[in-house]
Parts: sequence; C-alpha cells; structure tokens
Amino acid sequence: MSRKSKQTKKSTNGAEIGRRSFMGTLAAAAGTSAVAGTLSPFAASAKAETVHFASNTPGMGGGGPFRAEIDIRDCDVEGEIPSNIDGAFYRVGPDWQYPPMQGNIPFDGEGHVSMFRISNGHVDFKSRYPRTQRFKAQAAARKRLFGMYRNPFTDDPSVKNVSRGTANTHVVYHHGLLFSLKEDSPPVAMNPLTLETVDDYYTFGGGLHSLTHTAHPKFDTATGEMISYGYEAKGMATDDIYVFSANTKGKITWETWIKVPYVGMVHDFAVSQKYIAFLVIPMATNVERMKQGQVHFAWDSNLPTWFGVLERGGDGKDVRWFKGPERCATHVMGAFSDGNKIYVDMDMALKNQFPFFPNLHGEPWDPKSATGTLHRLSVDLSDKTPRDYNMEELYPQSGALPRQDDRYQTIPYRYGFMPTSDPTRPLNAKLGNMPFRPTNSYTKFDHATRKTSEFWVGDDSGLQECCFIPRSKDAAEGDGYLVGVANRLLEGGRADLIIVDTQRMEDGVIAKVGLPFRTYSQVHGWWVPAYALPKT
Ligand code: V55
Ligand code: FE
Repeated sequence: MSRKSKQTKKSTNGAEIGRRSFMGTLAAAAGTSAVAGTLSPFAASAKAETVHFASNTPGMGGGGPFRAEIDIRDCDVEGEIPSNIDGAFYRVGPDWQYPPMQGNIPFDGEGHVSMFRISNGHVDFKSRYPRTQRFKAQAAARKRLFGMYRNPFTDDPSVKNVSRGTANTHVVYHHGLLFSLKEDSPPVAMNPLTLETVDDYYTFGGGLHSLTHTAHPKFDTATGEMISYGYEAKGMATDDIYVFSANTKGKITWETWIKVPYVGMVHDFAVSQKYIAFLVIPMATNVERMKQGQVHFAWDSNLPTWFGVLERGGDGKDVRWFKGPERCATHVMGAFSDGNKIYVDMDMALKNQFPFFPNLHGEPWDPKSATGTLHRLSVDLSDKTPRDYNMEELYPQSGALPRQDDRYQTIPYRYGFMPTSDPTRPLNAKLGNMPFRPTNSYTKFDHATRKTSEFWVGDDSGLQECCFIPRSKDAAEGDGYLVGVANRLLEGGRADLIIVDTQRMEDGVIAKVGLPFRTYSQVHGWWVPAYALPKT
C-alpha cells in the first residue's frame, strides 16, 4: 500500500473539489451558524455554549486574543516611506479562535496572517485567519474541538480526520502562493493579494510525501528552488524526516528520507549550495505524556544534540550525524559551505528556551540558561572520522529570531539581523517591574568584521521579529531596511510598523505606520517585493 493512501487529510478546498470548496471558503468567512451548517459535518451544539476567554488564557498578558479580521486602506504614516520600498510585508502568529483547553500553550493558537502592502509611501493593511481545516471545523461547531498543543489524544472525536495544523508559525512566498506554515502539517496556501485561503492542505500537486512540513523552508536565489522538509513525517512521533526541493513552478523535483537519532523538535534547518543540515535538540517528543493530556514535547536534559548533514540532491541513507552537548537552538540566521565544510549560524542557549514546554526531570525553568546568543556550528565532511560538530559563540548579544538578507540564503553571507535585549538601555519607570524585559533593539551583525550596530526602539516599547528589505532589486548585501512591529507598552501594546535603515541603525526609525490597535504577537514574517507578486 502506498504511503499516499494513508494520507486521509486531503484538501477540503483544493481545485479538485471545485464548487463545494468555494462555498466552504465563503461559509467560513461568513462565520454564521446557518451558513456554517452547510460547511462541514460538525453540527453546532444544540445547547448554546458561552465563549469566554478567562484571564489565565495564554497570551492574555498581551491583551488577550485579537480575533478581528481587518482591512485598512491608507494607514497612518509618520515620516516618509522611501519610494523604493514597494511590496508586501507579511507576518503571522497565533491568535485563539476559541478559548483553549486548560494548560494549553500560546504556540497552539490559530494562525492569523497580516499583510502590510507598501507602495509609493502608502500602506494598506489586511489581516485574515487562514481557513485551516481546524479553523473551519471549529467555526462550524462554534467551539474548540482541538485539545492540547500537537496532541491528538486530547481532541474531540469528531475531528479525527481533520488536519490539526494551525498555520501559525511562518509565512513564505513561492510559485505565486503565500504559505502559512505549522511544522505538524502541510502548508496552507493563500492568495498573496487577498489573503483568501486557496488550499487548506497543500501537497505540491500531490508530490509531497510527508504528513508534515516545516515552518522554515529555504530558497535558493540562483535557481529559485524551495528546499524544505517535514519531521515526524510518517505520523506522530515517527523518526523520519522527508527532505525535498520544489522548482519555481512548485513541482517537487527531488526527495529523500532520513532517520533521526531520536525524535525531538527539528524546528529549522540549514541549506548551503552543497549540503543540508538538521539539528535535533532535546525538546523530545513524548507520547507517554501526550496520553496523559500534556503537550507534544518535554525537555530531556539527558539527551545530546545531533547535527545531521546530507548532500543536496543526495540519498538520505548517506546522512552523517555529529554529536554535541545539551543545547537549545531553534533558528538559523544563515548557512554556507566552503569545499567540504558546512557552517550554520544559529541562536543557541544552554537549556530549554520555552517556559511553557516542561522540563522532563522537574528542573525549574531557568531564564539564564534560556538566554540565546549567536553560534556558528560547523563540520568538515572531508574528515572521515569526526564524531562531534564544532561550535563557536560569535557575539555576546542575546536575542532570538535571527534573520539575514534572504537573497543570500544558501550562499556565503556577511550580514545578519536579530532582535536583541540590550540590558544597558533604560526602561520607562511607568512600566514598573516587568517579569521579562521587552526586546528593545535590532542588532545588525557584520560577520566579516564581527562588528555590530544597533537600533534601540525607546524605553516604552517591545519589538517583534524584523525582516530585511533590500534597497533595490540588486542592492548590495544587507543594504536596505529592517521592518517589524513595535508594541507601545504605555498604550496597551498598540502596534506600530517601524522601518529602520540598515546603513543608519543608530538613527532610529525613518518611517512609522501606526495601527489604531494592538495586534497578536508575530512569530515570523516575510517580505515579497512587488515585482514578484502576482498582478491580480
Ligand atoms: C516554534 C514555534 C512554534 C512551534 C514550534 O521556535 C517552535 C518556534 C509557533 O509555533 O510549534
Ligand atoms: Fe520559527
């Protein structure tokens, strides 16, 4: 029996379903029970249930779920947005659709995508929930049907064959589609101009042979290929990674399978011109705990890290695994190869960086050992005997969510960017004692000189991830702008999109797009230049 036949969670709105899918999209958008009744087999409860977000709902500290889908033509712009910025900045993050199960974590909220379309100094804002299978089922039932983070044991039996994917982690663009991604499920494809969901279970025309797909695909600028993978690819807690690349038309042209040393979170990966590398961290998948109603992962401090390397276009059977000590690392800034050596830059901490993922052996979560700094991991593949990978701390600045000039993905690169927390900066006295200092800076890293420069957002704000915009299509590496959301903490977290010039980081914002509301927290964001967007 083929792997494919086990894949029960097919698109519910792919082209093959035609008219019904169109109705489904409309119904979910309308969100009324009358319409929703025609949408899916999940009937609304006869007895009306109150929808109430208790004060201990994860994320309530940030003001609670946002939930509103919004269109603003011509946002308030202060300062002048350079006319060479023409494109769309997309961002996504979790935003509860219904009150979560007691004890669930922020990473399980429904994905909510926003778009800032910037052109000629004007900014139009739009936000939509991707219509995931999960979102539509819950909308129809008017209640939560999914339980704990990545734990199907806690779901309502009615959703056994509904994809659990929340599409809440990253948003990227390839072959004309915007993909909203969650690493436990295939991409959700959206129209990049309207943010309408066009496929709630995207399989690259049936070519994707994994039940999962990472939130962090990579793009080879030279070939236009998307290189990607899925872990736990044959189902929950399986030790298989599916690796593939798709050409500019979205056709999968290479695929292979590898086995991991143990099943743990493989959130991001690295692609160079020659190699592909994975880091397995002790955030281990724990089925026993899942059966007890807990989340998917627990941090097992007895486990090492494993760095696995295979050749692009090669056979997964030839993957080589290199060992390292207990470390937590989630995101790749950039990666490149030099002959038979591969270099991967990641933010890395000593222990569990996520306070909401439990430590398996009962250790209290420690903010100090959760503090991440940029490290360079490397291996020389021409050496036949290495058993460990090398690692070097590159900079002292602590932060998370590193980025690069994405035109330099897979090739040697010089500049990186990361939201950082500068402890020497003041915090507004009106903010009192905050349990965690807000992220207050964007740092630009120059790997050629190891010098850094810094943008500080001010004493009253917190920063979300930043994204790099090239000054022009063929501007030099790192020459351009950083764009990201700042929350004004003295205004209830109201959101401004800020733009910083990467050549004048210390000068502060050059333009500011004011939203008249706070917004849900972003996990990741993506810039698409206007020339790459579809015309209609
Ligand atoms: C991350 C985020 C996720 C997730 C796993 O490091 C890892 C980030 C927003 O969801 O499920
Ligand atoms: Fe991520």
